[in-house]
Amino acid sequence: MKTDLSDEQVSRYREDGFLKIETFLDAGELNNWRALIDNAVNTRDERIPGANDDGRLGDDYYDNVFKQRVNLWQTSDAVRGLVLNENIGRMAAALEDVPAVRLWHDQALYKGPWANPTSWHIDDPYWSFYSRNATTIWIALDDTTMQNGALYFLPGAYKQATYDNVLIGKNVGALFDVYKDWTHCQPTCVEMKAGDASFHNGLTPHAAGPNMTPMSRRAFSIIFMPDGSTFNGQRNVLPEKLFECLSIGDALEDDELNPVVFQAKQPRR
Ligand SMILES: O=C(O)CCC(=O)C(=O)O
Ligand SMILES: [Fe+2]
Repeated sequence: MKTDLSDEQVSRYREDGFLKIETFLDAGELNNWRALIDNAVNTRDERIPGANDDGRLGDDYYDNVFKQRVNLWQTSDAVRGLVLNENIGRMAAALEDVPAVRLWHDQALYKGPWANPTSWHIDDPYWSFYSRNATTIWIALDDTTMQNGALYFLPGAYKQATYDNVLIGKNVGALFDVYKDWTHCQPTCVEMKAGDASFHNGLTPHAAGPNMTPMSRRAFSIIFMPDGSTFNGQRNVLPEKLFECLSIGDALEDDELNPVVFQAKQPRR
């Protein structure tokens, strides 16, 4: 696994709000990730464990944007071993310049044959905390191209993004009705080989094209939040029990649900 980051990669990420990492997984690792994640997806019916589904499962359109299975680490010990990887957490912390990161959630995003595009959106406004320093690693388990649903990003736009947003719905460009200043920005399409990955900041606007092929485009992502992030009142993927006892402003620091994945060593005194 290629988990070292050069200074140049860090500065590019901070400028653009996203970064591609070629051959993040080598061929053997890729085979292993594919097998373990496929197995976890195939044995999971619920979209999110604990069933705060917002009616998304069973929605004809959204079901055909991708097959989304959230928090596979909670239902598969094998996936848990992939997700709770300190070296990936260290990358997230370095890119975002934070001392420690917790897992927000993981998810498989499998765009099946002839899948709908993923409309332009921003991630962090959906989540249960607001932070300008959350980040997602998105790992391509298949080659991703303009034909089968590669990701698109708006370079630099995360710096202007607020928490205004749209749902991932049928209108691919609805986000641009909210952020009129971005209407003329040129997006970057990031095609990948299987095993490549990208990081994107939680406020980076992004999208993916439709899958115009008869094969699946499989991807797996892991979302990291800075340690110390606080509850903003939104349920998102929180289990009902925890949601009901949280107050706005409480730290999201349940080690069972949002474990620390990386923590920088404290400087010696
Ligand atoms: O895989 C996709 O189509 C979209 C990915 C995405 O929105 C994300 O990882 O935040
Ligand atoms: Fe997203």
